Amino acid sequence: SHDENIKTLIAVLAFPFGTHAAPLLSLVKRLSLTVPDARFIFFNTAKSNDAIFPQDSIKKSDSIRPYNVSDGTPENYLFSGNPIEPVEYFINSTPENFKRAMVEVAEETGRGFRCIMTDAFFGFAADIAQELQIPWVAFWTGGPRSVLAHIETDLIREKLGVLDDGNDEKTIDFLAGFSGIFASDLPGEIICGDITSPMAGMLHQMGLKLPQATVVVINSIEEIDSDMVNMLNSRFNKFLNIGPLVLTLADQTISDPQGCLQWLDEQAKESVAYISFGSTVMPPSHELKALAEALETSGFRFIWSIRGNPEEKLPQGFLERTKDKGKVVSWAPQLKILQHEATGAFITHCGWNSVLESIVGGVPMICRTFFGDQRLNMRTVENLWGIGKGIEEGEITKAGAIKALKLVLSSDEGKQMRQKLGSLKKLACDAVQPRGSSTANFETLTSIITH
Ligand code: U2F
Repeated sequence: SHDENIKTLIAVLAFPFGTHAAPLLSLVKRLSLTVPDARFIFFNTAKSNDAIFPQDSIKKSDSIRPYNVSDGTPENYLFSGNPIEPVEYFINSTPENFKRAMVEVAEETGRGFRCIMTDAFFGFAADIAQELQIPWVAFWTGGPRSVLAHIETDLIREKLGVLDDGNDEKTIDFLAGFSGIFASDLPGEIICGDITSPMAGMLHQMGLKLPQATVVVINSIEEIDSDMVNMLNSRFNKFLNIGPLVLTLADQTISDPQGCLQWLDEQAKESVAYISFGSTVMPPSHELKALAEALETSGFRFIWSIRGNPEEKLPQGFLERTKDKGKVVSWAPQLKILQHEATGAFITHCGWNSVLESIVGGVPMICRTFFGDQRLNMRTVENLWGIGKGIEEGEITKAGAIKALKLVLSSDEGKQMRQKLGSLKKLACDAVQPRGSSTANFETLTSIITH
């Protein structure tokens, strides 16, 4: 039976890897509060939907409904251990998997979609929006510098050529706001390796299509990188900074089974290093070992979030020997940890969500980056904001980690970073106040969706 109560049906298309779908869902949750007569259909793979939708309330909610689409893996597929493989199966199954599901929902509800909202990765949404004559809202989950690099991919390839290993030290001085940034800092898909791989192809297509979006929304703050904002304003129909999303949602439930926050309560101010490399990266074992040794030798206190079994990943006896100095957990309440006054350093891969949370918590970063936008995020952290440092040689050694920890936790430079973080944090908090820029931009977004 067709549902007469829904006035506005909105299709939301999520990218089911890394920390992409969760912030998109946060944005949708917020929108659903301001557009009460809308129904958001959250198209995503079953696996990702199961992970981000809590079992209780929202599943029954009228306003946001998860809807599973195919993940593109062949029948009886067994994961080979190569993390890019499921991503490639998924990319190869788009846009047909999404289109099929959208048709099913339109038939079930007897209504057309009023708007299509997608992870910005999906350049194909430009064609769907045009065909249906509806607005396309593209959500970029990373920082502004990387999205600019993606839309300038052809220019960058023309100027720099295709690099073999990405270790090229050419600079990108032909783009304003990229001084002090090297070719090797760019997302690999832009200039090195196989530029026809599914991932590189998707990102290239995105760069070409994003300027057609009705609006590009970013989980960032206008005031923290105005050069980039100006450049992106001139390239997009509309560009709206609505972050940090983590400061705009009231219903954050904290899961802390291992008592990290309670443990932090007993530690001295700005004395603890928090370590996490996000949701997808795992540093090679020799780097994990070097970091463990650095922590043990330096004696700094720590909370280390490491996925999987720590006994297998960390040196033998490490957990036992350091049990009075630190905690090792498989998943931590990261935002709360970074907001705790005992936390004084963050060893991070510079995923954009982590960078934002570090700003919100006022914690300087020690950066060990891996792929995608992470090196551009690190350069922004180092050069533009001065609130963190890349690890020496780009990978973790015992000596390099000790040096970085001392710099952040017990030197004047660390204090200066904390002062700069204070101003950035204020900008982030002000932006989401009733008269702040992110609040105003969010209202603009709401009106785009409802008109
Ligand atoms: C991909 O990033 P990741 O998912 O690897 O990393 P982040 O963007 O930093 O997001 C990690 C999130 O997981 C949370 C943490 C962040 O919100 O608070 N978390 C946690 O709550 N507890 C833990 O123990 C560990 C993490 C990609 F790899 C990056 O390059 C992109 O910048 C990013 C966004 O597109 O997606």
